[in-house]
Order: sequence, then C-alpha cells, then structure tokens
Amino acid sequence: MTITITAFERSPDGGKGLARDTRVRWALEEAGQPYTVRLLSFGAMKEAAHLALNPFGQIPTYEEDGLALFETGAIVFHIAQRFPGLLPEDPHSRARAITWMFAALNTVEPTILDLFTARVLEGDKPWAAERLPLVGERVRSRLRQLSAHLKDADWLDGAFSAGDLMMVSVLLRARPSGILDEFPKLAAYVARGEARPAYRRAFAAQLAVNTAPPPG
Ligand code: GTB
Repeated sequence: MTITITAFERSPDGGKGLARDTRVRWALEEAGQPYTVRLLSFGAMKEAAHLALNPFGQIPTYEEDGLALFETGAIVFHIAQRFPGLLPEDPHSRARAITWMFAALNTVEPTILDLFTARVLEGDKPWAAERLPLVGERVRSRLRQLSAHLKDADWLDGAFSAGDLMMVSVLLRARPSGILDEFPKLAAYVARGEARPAYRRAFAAQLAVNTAPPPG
C-alpha cells in the first residue's frame, strides 16, 4: 500500500507548518505510516488532473490504493480509523475524540480563518481597522471557552487523540496574531503538541520542501 499526499511546491508561509498538509503529515507520522508527497504549483492545483482529486483545486489530497480523499478533516479521520494510535478503542471515548475533531474544524477554525483574512488579506481595506477588533474578539471568545474546558489537562479528553491533533493544528494558525499567547494554558497545549516526535518529523518534512533550492 502506498499513500500519496499533495502539498504546495512552495508554501506561502515559507515552511512554518501552517499549510494544511502539515496536519495530514502529522497524522501519518503518529500512525507510523510511510507516505510520498506530490508537490504542486498553484497552476497545477487548478488543472484537470488535480481537480479530479479535489474539485476545489486545493491541497492536501490523499491517495491510497484507488481511494482518493480531500478535506483534512476527512483525511485525518480516515487515517485515524484505518490505523491505530489516533483514536481510543472505547466507543464513548472514540466518539468524544471525533467530536473534538469537528469542534476544531467547525467551531474554532472558522474564527481563526476570519482573523487571518481580516489581518492579512484585507488589512489594507479602509474598513479593516473597524472590523479587526470584532474578529479578534470572536477568536478570544472561543479560546476563552476552550481554555476553560482544558484547564490544566495535557489533552482535551484523556489521552492524546486525533481531536488534539486537529485542535493544535487549528490553534497554531492563531499564533502569528499574538492572540494564542493571551491564553497560557492553550499556548502550553499547543507547545505539547509541537513537542511530539511525530509532529516534529512532519514539521521537518514540510520545512525541507520549503527551504530546498528551486529545481534546476
Ligand atoms: N477545508 C480544506 C481542508 O481542510 O482540506 C481547506 C484546504 C485549503 O485551504 N487548502 C489551501 C489551498 O490549497 C492550502 S492550506 N489553497 C490554495 C487555493 O485555494 O487555491 C491554507 C493555507 C495557506 C497558506 C497559509 N500560510 O501562508 O500561512 C496557511 C494555510
């Protein structure tokens, strides 16, 4: 069985691990599964061959023995179901870990993406100064709630799971704004995720791609 994922040939973040292939690489590393990476230019992502894998022309995608997936939620969930190490065996604990994956993607990530849009993509618009505090406050509200749940625990629900993998991946995107560091328990939670050997391997692999000299 060969697993192939797609990633940016050159990520806009220069290899800080913020592009979404990092969470898929991390899941594969946690599961101990080897994988190969097909690197794509922005142009190639919009060509028919890639659109057949992801109709939205985005990375990452995941291929394994005739199965093709897109959406990191679906990909990480598939990896976690297929291989041991990312979801608990006990049915209730498993359902709760899956709930945290959805919470990361549906309840926390949208606020953080809005903040990125407001700060980076729309930062020069005339209305940006008015909008930014509102968007920032929505992120703070979610992080306050998440921090109140986590308290001083290492992980969201007992042992590390795909729920933590997804939540840490999502929270990392809030760090450049400085808001993550306003919540020391969450900043420490993210640091625990980043310290995991599997995360470090995933981060190093995407960094190597993004710091390699251009081909030719
Ligand atoms: N919901 C989808 C998923 O979870 O898989 C979203 C996938 C997605 O947004 N992919 C982005 C993409 O392909 C790359 S990760 N964008 C190109 C396009 O849409 O044409 C998003 C991303 C990009 C850059 C940074 N960065 O520079 O920090 C971080 C994250």
